[in-house]
Amino acid sequence: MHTILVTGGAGFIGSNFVRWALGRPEANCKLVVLDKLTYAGNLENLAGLEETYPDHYFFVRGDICDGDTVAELFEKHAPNAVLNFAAESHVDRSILDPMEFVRTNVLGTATLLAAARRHWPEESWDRARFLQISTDEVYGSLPEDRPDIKFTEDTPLAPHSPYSASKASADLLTQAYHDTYGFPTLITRCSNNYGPYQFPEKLIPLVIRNAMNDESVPVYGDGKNVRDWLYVSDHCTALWDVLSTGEPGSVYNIGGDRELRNIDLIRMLLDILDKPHSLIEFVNDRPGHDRRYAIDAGKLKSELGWEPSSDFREKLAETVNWYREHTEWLERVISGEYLATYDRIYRRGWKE
Ligand code: NAD
Ligand code: TDX
Repeated sequence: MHTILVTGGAGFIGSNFVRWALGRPEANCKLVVLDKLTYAGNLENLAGLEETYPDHYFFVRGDICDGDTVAELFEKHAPNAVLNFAAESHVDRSILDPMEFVRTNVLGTATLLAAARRHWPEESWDRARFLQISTDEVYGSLPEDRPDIKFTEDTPLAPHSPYSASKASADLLTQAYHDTYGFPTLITRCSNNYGPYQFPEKLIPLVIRNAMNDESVPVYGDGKNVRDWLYVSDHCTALWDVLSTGEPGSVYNIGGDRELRNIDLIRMLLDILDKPHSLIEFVNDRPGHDRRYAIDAGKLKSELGWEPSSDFREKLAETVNWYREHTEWLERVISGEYLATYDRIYRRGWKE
């Protein structure tokens, strides 16, 4: 049985991964979740797992920047893989308060890498894996008039936000561990995810929540920025494939070939919800707003045989239904702190 240290497992993608992996007995793995439970992490996302999988699932509240906590986990559970989901993940917050992004995303990744290297004897490195979960945002922005160009693994890193710059730093550090020590690292860079359990500060759940409450739906700038959407369970299958069969030292892009302008996606969501387009309100643009992301996932497909299996319209409608059926979850995860941030971005237009 593999033991995997899953950091940030109480967040959106992490909790989807934990549920997905535990639901596959053939995966035969024990998952040790380490999560600080910031505003974005929610134990409710993992509810019931301790009872259903008492021998395969363990939760520890803690900070990936805390070397003692991380060392204790390595000693107690002896994981042979690390999946680092833990991060400050919201671009808008990184514009308001960059320091926490540097701390968790850079220092936290550095702490995990150092602990893994210290605890894994070199002779075990052919069986051990450190998977850094990164993002397409590290590549910067693509021109909107060149649909033929997409991000490949060879696209130079050119991050623009404090968030993406901190993720790019973590990627470089991870790669340096491979290049310097021969340490068994892997890096994945995925496009925008959607699905259940996403914190409602991100575009899709924010639009759904506001529209359900007949509140205005804020669109940054002209709404023509393009994002490339992937259903979260397709991200999970890709991570599993990379963890199981990826070549150490490699980077793999993950994406679903579903580019959409924000305004078109928002209109689709309003139609599914049967709400009027008059709810749309154009607001101040995000500073440094990347124009277009698009992922070329050809390497993952040709080398590891991965394919996304979700139909976009079907999964978008399912996602809307999930939030409709989980309005209590939506209201519970929103804290006073979230409302204050909302105010800073939308009512005070990025002012302190
Ligand atoms: P999220 O914000 O929903 O979850 C992050 C989790 O990390 C939370 O549970 C939080 O409590 C935890 N965390 C934060 N700081 C921590 C710390 N110092 N120590 C321990 N735990 C800490 O994020 P998400 O959307 O699930 O993203 C997960 C990962 O995937 C991130 O690394 C992100 O950069 C990457 N990613 C996200 C997307 C996307 O569309 N959401 C796309 C590509 C890559
Ligand atoms: O209210 C909004 N109005 C709006 O127009 C919000 C919250 C967003 N937007 C725009 C900004 C982006 O162009 O929608 C697009 C998507 O925004 P986010 O949901 O904030 O995602 P993005 O900035 O693209 O980053 C996401 O994808 C890559 C995740 O948050 C990152 O963690 C991931 O790395």
